[in-house]
Amino acid sequence: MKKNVLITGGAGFIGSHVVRLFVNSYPDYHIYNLDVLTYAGNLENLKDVEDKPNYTFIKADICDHEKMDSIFSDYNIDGVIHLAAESHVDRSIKDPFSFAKTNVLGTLSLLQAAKTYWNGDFENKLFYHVSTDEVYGTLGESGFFTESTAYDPHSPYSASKASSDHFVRAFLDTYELPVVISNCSNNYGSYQFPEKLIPLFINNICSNKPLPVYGKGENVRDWLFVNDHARAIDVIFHKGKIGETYNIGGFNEWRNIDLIKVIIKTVDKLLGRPQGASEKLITFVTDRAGHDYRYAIDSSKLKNELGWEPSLQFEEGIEKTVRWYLDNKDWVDNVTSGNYQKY
Ligand code: NAD
Ligand code: TDX
Repeated sequence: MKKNVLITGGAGFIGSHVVRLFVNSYPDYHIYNLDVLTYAGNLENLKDVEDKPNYTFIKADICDHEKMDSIFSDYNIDGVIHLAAESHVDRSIKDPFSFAKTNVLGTLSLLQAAKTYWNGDFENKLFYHVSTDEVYGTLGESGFFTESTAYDPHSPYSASKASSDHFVRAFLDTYELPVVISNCSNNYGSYQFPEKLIPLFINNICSNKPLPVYGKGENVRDWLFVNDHARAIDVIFHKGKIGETYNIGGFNEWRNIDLIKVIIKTVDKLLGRPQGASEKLITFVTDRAGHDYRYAIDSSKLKNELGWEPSLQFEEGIEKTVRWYLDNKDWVDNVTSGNYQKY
């Protein structure tokens, strides 16, 4: 079946994997990648699909609601996969307004455009909102976030994502807009901006720079390979039930300090350095304000109802990821020098 699918934030980390998967897997769909290209958006991430006939890039800001209205009608959009967002917790602590603007008002402007253009004819239409496990707040030593865990965000980032999720559900309840939401745990893999823990630390180890570990490094995150997140988005877009929420995670919890030691071991091995040589770079620094202690996702609903499971073991995923950053030094150099913004 032919479809015009609008993917927002497609030049970012996760978005670029989703765009690539959809362009390659669905030649009958036309994929419109809408991205304003903030510091986190990089069209180099999509070099391999930019000439495909079923792919179009649109440079636009999701907060520009008149533009969003015209995009829906100009391209006859049937489906939306909404990933565009400000995504880094540390930046949200310094500049909460830009998170409220993009994540809340930007989502609202897209919802409004979808509602106006679809105008009550919702057959084969879907607004898929991609969210995070951080909306659920923090866990103690045990337990998991399920789809019915109450929202309890602590950072400006997670508060803005929680607010956007509420707007998405409000559009279902008030206007019957066909929506679906997924909340995913921490992703890792290729093309992640090196401000986030894993690519930052790989890069710093390579350059023998300090590795800033927040607090005592005891916080726990649940890590999922980004390609598995993209596969889950594909499954939910095609098989998810309207109005439902799906948690996505890898049942793969790591204390930051243990994860960092795995990264060090892997980088040292691949660079031919003595085992553990780079552990001396570990530097404990002041903790992140409002730092959530532990995230852990129960993704059994997605497995039981839609048949999705992660495809990779963590050790394999992390080795692939480290290799990618080592083999793509030009990409890393372009991103860290700012040259990618000229692409
Ligand atoms: P990212 O920061 O790498 O990419 C975000 C993209 O959105 C960039 O290309 C940026 O240019 C674009 N963008 C930002 N503001 C925009 C605007 N106003 N208009 C149009 N485009 C804009 O983010 P990511 O890590 O790929 O995350 C993508 C989505 O997935 C986000 O909604 C995030 O909340 C969610 N998420 C991320 C993770 C993770 O571990 N990274 C986990 C769960 C959920
Ligand atoms: O330099 C660092 N030192 C450090 O100890 C950085 C950048 C992070 N950390 C810690 C903070 C977290 O406990 O590592 C953990 C992971 O940090 P980030 O990579 O910044 O991710 P996190 O804050 O957990 O949020 C990520 O996962 C959920 C994404 O950035 C979000 O967009 C997503 O919603």
